[in-house]
Amino acid sequence: MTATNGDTRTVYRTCPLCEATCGLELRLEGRDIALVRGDRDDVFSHGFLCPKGTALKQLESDPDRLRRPQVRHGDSWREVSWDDAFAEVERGLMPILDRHGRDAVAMYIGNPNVHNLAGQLYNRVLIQALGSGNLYSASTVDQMPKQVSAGLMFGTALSIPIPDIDRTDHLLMLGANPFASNGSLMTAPDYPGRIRALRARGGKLVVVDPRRSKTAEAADEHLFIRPGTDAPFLFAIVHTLFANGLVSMGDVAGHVNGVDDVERLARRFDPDAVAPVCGIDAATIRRTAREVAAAPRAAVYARIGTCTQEFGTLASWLVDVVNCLTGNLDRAGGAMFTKPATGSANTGGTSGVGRGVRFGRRRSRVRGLPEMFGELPVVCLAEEIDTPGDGQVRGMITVAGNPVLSTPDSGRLDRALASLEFMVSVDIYKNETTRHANVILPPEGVLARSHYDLAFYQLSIRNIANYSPPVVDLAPGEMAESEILLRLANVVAGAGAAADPGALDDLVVAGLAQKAVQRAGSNVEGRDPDELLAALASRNGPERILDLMLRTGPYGDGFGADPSGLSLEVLEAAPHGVDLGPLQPRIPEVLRTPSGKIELAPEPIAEDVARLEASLTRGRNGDMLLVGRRDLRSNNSWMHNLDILVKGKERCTLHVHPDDAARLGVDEGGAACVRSRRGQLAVTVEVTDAIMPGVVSIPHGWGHGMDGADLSVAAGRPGVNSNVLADGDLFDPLSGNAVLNGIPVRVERS
Ligand SMILES: Nc1nc2c(c(=O)[nH]1)N[C@H]1C(S)=C(S)[C@@H](COP(=O)(O)OP(=O)(O)OC[C@H]3O[C@@H](n4cnc5c(=O)[nH]c(N)nc54)[C@H](O)[C@@H]3O)O[C@H]1N2
Ligand SMILES: Nc1nc2c(c(=O)[nH]1)N[C@H]1C(S)=C(S)[C@@H](COP(=O)(O)OP(=O)(O)OC[C@H]3O[C@@H](n4cnc5c(=O)[nH]c(N)nc54)[C@H](O)[C@@H]3O)O[C@H]1N2
Ligand code: SF4
Ligand SMILES: [Mo]
Repeated sequence: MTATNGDTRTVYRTCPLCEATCGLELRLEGRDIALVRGDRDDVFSHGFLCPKGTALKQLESDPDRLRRPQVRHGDSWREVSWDDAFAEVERGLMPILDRHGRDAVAMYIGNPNVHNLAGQLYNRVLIQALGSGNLYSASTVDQMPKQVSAGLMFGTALSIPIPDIDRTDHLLMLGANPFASNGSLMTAPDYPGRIRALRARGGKLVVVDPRRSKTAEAADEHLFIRPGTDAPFLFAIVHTLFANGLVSMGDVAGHVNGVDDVERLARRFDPDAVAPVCGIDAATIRRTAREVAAAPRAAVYARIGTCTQEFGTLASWLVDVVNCLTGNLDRAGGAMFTKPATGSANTGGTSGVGRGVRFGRRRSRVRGLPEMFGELPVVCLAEEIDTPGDGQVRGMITVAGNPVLSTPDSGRLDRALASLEFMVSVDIYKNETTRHANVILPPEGVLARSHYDLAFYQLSIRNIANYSPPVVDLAPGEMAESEILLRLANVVAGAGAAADPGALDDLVVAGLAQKAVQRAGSNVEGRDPDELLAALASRNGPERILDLMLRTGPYGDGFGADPSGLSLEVLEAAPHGVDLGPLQPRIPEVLRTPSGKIELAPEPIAEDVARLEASLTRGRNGDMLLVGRRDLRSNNSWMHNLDILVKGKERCTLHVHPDDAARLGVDEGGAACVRSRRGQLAVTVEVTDAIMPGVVSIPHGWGHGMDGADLSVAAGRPGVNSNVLADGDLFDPLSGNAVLNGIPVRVERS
């Protein structure tokens, strides 16, 4: 579609800013967004919208957003042509790769890649071309523990049970605040509406959180929990289920291994032993267990507060153990598996059995932490750069990431990035991280790209497919992110800065077509891949691959095999999306474990329980425990440059309970000094009884105003970087995930 200047038209797009995947109705004037509204006809969001969605207008027109490649020499930046930019990347990276080998260039992939078709489809091409063992992403400051537990239990890392929130009678939610975050690993627009509906039909919401969050305020019951103790709390629930004869697994009973092992492991976690540790009394723990067991349909759901902690994998695992033992796994109103239109690791290949997941196949150079599904824990990144020796990282590629604000021990990482020989960033801002780059390659604006939530429709509460085409052409001098990534892949593969990205794209799609016809049980099994490629010939780039995935996916037309099936053409004709219905039971077909069973007590997890047991008797010193929080108008670190989102009352504050404030001598509106083993900062105090005594909270993603960044609005309200306090030595050993919640700190008046 081409926009001519001056014309006004209405277009529909999925919001790319968070996991909720809301439908937007945009009024465009020429290339500009005049108005953003919720799309009332969207099959999933029905008009729901949050303030960030509206801010797409300001994001598109932000004068600080980069629109041309930038090259840095010393402290000065210059705008260059795309050809010159890629030539500079080649001059910078190739000598490092030639002299020191592939591992000498690291890559970090940030969160927006998961919201972006180009990132989803072409990062892997770049990763493969680079061939470095030093691959990092935001996954190890986020959901890696859930991927490990789901992978071990069900056989693939994204086989994550999703609470069937629209049909459940009882939702037990831990460490999540969807009223602010709009949900995660549980794609659904409009949590407030869905929670209202749950309560209106007589259901109950229980929120377990060291803060009385907005979600907790809307709940029937809120339990304060000591940070980092969700695993013992959930174990005590499991203990109660066994002790009171409440285990009843329903239809999945014949598909479960390891129930006896779980019973044995839970013995030490009597509610009486756990209560003083987690701060929830034993009677409440037992009642909570009985309520989950007694509800006609219940689901346990946990998110980032339970992942970014010392026992992240154990907590993530126990969530699904409780779902399974109470008969709520894989049944309507319980926790179910999505079946995505583009297919996934648990829709292809032999049904009901697989090779399971593998990780820990190699270790990081300096600290020896295990590889997780191809990447290393990001807590290792700084040391891999600043520790000399064979295999030291000397060059870096970042794609849509801001690890200087988002990962632990960020003071050290900031210094490490400054010491690199060469760094290239694919990013839309010159921010705290990309200011260290030698070259920044900024992708096109969101209107000029297509959108399809490949990742989140795998984790959605209904089966949904919704495609947004580009609604304006690339502006002169703009380059699509897909092309940037392909060109970078050509450079690091040694093909040269001038090599044709289109030729590489052809290779990529040919490889995927080949795989599709070889996949057992696929709807194109045994066909000639050239026949598929010919049928796709009118498209290229992300759309061509997406069409292939849709047509060979579980609802696909199989290139003629089922003419009523899905294809990109079908989605193009449905601008408000296609609803493929509520989740359906999928066990045993969804399983990809070697045994073909749900592994309720996988060995690596069972072995980690001793560490948790030991923590029950650990003494406590006088430290406060630091947790994070999210605000509806933030998006991790990168939307603070939009005045419409940051104006108003200061949000980057330290929440302190009134009793603690009195004891520590800190006052509302005054400054406090917060010190951890790793760093310290001064932050404005907000006294509130919405936080548990003994716990303090600072949101992450702030700490702007650094020299060399170009964020004029953010610099005016910088806030502090809570991750200078996070300790890179604290991580969940099973997943390598960083501990970002429950960090011991000292607080005093500053
Ligand atoms: N203490 C603490 N730390 C945390 C968390 C926490 O709860 N507490 N949460 C963690 C979590 S869950 C996450 S996901 C991480 C996020 O960590 P990161 O992904 O490292 O950080 P973001 O703030 O999401 O930065 C995104 C970057 O992408 C750029 N960008 C935005 N859109 C695009 C685009 O379309 N293309 C490109 N190429 N670039 C784009 C932005 O300018 C920004 O530089 O933070 C983690 N850090
Ligand atoms: N507005 C907004 N939306 C976002 C983001 C954003 O930055 N802003 N980020 C997006 C991203 S990348 C993600 S991953 C998701 C995350 O989505 P959510 O998981 O919903 O994240 P939060 O809103 O941070 O909620 C986490 C809650 O865990 C609590 N908590 C902390 N420690 C513990 C603990 O030890 N135990 C328990 N039980 N609770 C604890 C915190 O107090 C907090 O209320 O949000 C996404 N959506
Ligand atoms: S909730 Fe998420 S997807 Fe919906 S409008 Fe807000 S940022 Fe966009
Ligand atoms: Mo995240």
